Formats: sequence, structure tokens, C-alpha cells
Amino acid sequence: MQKTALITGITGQDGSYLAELLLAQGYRVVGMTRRTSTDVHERIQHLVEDIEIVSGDLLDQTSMTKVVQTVRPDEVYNLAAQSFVPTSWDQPVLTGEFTALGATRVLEAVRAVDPAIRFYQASSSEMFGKVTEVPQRETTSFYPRSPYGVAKVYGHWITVNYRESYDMYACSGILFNHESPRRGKEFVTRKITDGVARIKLGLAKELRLGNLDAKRDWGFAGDYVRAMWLMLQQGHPDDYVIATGRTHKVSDFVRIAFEAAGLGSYEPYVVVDPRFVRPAEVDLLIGDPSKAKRELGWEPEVSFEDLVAMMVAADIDRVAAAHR
Ligand code: NAP
Ligand code: F7E
Repeated sequence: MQKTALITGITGQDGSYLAELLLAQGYRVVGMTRRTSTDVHERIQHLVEDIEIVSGDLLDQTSMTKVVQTVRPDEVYNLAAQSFVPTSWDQPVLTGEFTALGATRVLEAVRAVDPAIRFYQASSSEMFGKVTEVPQRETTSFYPRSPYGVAKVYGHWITVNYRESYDMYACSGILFNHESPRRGKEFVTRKITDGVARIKLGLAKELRLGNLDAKRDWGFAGDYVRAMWLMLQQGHPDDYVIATGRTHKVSDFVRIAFEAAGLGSYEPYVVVDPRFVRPAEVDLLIGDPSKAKRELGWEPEVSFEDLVAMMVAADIDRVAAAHR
């Protein structure tokens, strides 16, 4: 029997990789998008013949219930969110509506239509914030440092609560930063690789960044969507940290990206700009993925160095093509 998966946030970085993975597994893939006046879904352009699109919004309970009722999925992946941390200080209420209550709306829709539907919640290492333990694991307590992190803590606990209250197969994947050539250009990795490409091609002279000392556990998005799928294929629902177990400073990413482009030292090009420094920072993230390895058989395949090189090469090709 062919399985059906519903993906909220299919137009995002992870949604596009997850759709590819599920199509390869033989799923019927249905993506939920919100109505906009233009129809620019560049990350899933190559998939439009193979997936179905339904209209819905995390802010609207009626639309969420109708989507689940119409699609009748076996699995729901709730990836939609306001996911950019700095925006969460500018729009804290909206971030809470999308990223926190949005998860409840999807869970309510699943509960009302068919509580046997399996549910995945996109939780985040930002929940660990000002970390209380190194490395961070499933049992590490949360100390979020942004309205985004606070909203994700709510999304995490409401998922656990629906599992415990209604015996639903609801899982929370606590994913550490994961990147790719499809990452939004406002996130630091893609901002760096796009900036490097512009400098390399003579289109820019400098790259303005914020805190270069923050440390992140960066992996490849294509590896991380495999973990989401694995979580919904187990005998029982549970929560998992998904990470590489290695951490690097933002300045390490910058250095390797400039080297990968053959530009040498980054110092002549990089300007520290206080506009990109956050009101409260998450200084150090490093995850312990041993539970995921043990129970899901999951391990990342792309190394940090290969990830940086992949993103730099893709941005040089893209920027060059746009200016040909
Ligand atoms: P992303 O590229 O920012 O994509 C977010 C998606 O959410 C987009 O498809 C967006 O649609 C959709 N969305 C936003 N508000 C919505 C609403 N009100 N109704 C319906 N859809 C809405 O994020 P990502 O990097 O793929 O991340 C996927 C999920 O994992 C997010 O929940 C994120 O918070 C979480 N996460 C990400 C990371 C990471 O490192 N990437 C790590 C941990 C957790 P539009 O195209 O219409 O804007
Ligand atoms: O920042 C520093 C910044 O915006 C990483 C989201 O997917 O991962 C992501 O959240 C670090 C921070 O990602 C700039 O201060 C320096 O320490 O790429 P980012 P994030 O905030 O870690 C988590 C797991 C999620 O769940 C989120 O949805 O880089 N940094 N200079 C900068 N960051 C940005 N964006 N821009 C800079 O110029």
C-alpha cells in the first residue's frame, strides 16, 4: 500500500529535501503552502510534476483540519515555522503564533481526523540556548535565548503532551543547525557562501557579519531529513537529538569558505557589523547524536568541510550564471 505524507513547510529548505526522500521511497507526497500573491516556490520547482499541493495556513485551525481531512495522510511532517531567529525579536507574537501555536493546530487537526496518523515536529537545538550541559542530549534542560527558541520549546512540549495525553505517535526531532545550497540567504552559512561567491566574481568587496565567535554544530540538510523519516518508522514514538557531534566557530566557516573559493585569508574582506549582533546569543551548541545512532541507525554522511565546499561551489555557479 502506498503511504501518503503531508509536509507543512514544503517550500522551505528541509521541505524540499524531505519531499525528494519520500518520493524516492514511493510515497504520495502532499505539500501544504500558504496563499501568496505570487507563486514562487523555487526550492520545489523541480518536483511540481510529482507532488500535490494543498492550500493551508498554520495560523488557521479550520484550514489545517480541512487539509488533514482531505489529504488523509499516514504521516504528517510539521516543518512550517517562522524559522529566522533575529526576526523573532522583531515579530515575537507572530513567531509564537506560527512556531508555537501552529504545532498545536496541526496536532489538533490530526487528533480530530485520525489520531493514528504519525506526527513529526521540527524541534530545534535553539531550545538549549544558554546551554546547561555539553554536549547537549535529549535529557539536557532547555534555556532558550530568543522568542524563536521559546516558541520551539512550546512546540516540543505540546508534541510530548499529545503523545502522552492521547497515545498519539508524535515525535520531536531536536535538530541542530543543518545547511545546504538551498538554505535561505539570511542564515549565516548561506550569507557567507553567497558573499564569497560575489567577492570571487568581482561583484562585492566585503562581507558584513555579526558575532564570529558563536559555535554551532553544522550538518547537511539532506542527511537530517533522513532522520525525520526514520523517527516515524519505529515501533514506538520518541524524541531524538540529530547532530554531528562536532562544533565550529562562525569564523571557521568563514575561513574554510574563503579558502575553498581560492581567495586566501578572509580578514581583508570581513567587516564585523553590530547590526548583526543579537540581543541575546547562543554561544555554543554541540549535540550528542548517540541515541539516534543506536536506535535509528542514523549517522550524518556529509562532513563539515564537504558541506562548506558544496555550498561555496553551488553559489559560485549560481552567481556566475545570473551574471552571464
Ligand atoms: P525554512 O526554510 O525557513 O522554511 C520554513 C517553511 O515554513 C516555509 O515553507 C514557509 O513557507 C513555511 N511557513 C512559515 N509560516 C507558515 C504559515 N503560517 N503557514 C504555512 N507555512 C508557513 O525552514 P527550514 O530550514 O526548512 O526548517 C524547517 C523546520 O525545521 C522549521 O520549523 C525550523 O524552525 C526547524 N528547524 C530548522 C533547523 C535548521 O537548521 N534548518 C534546525 C532545527 C529546526 P513560505 O515559503 O510561504 O515562507
Ligand atoms: O546564525 C551568528 C549568529 O542565523 C548562526 C535556524 O535554522 O538554526 C538556525 O538558527 C550563528 C549565530 O542560525 C551573522 O549570531 C554571525 O550565533 O545561521 P543563523 P541560528 O540562529 O543558529 C537553528 C537550529 C534553528 O532552529 C533556526 O531555525 O551565526 N552570526 N554573523 C550571524 N547570523 C546571521 N544570520 N547573520 C550574520 O550576519
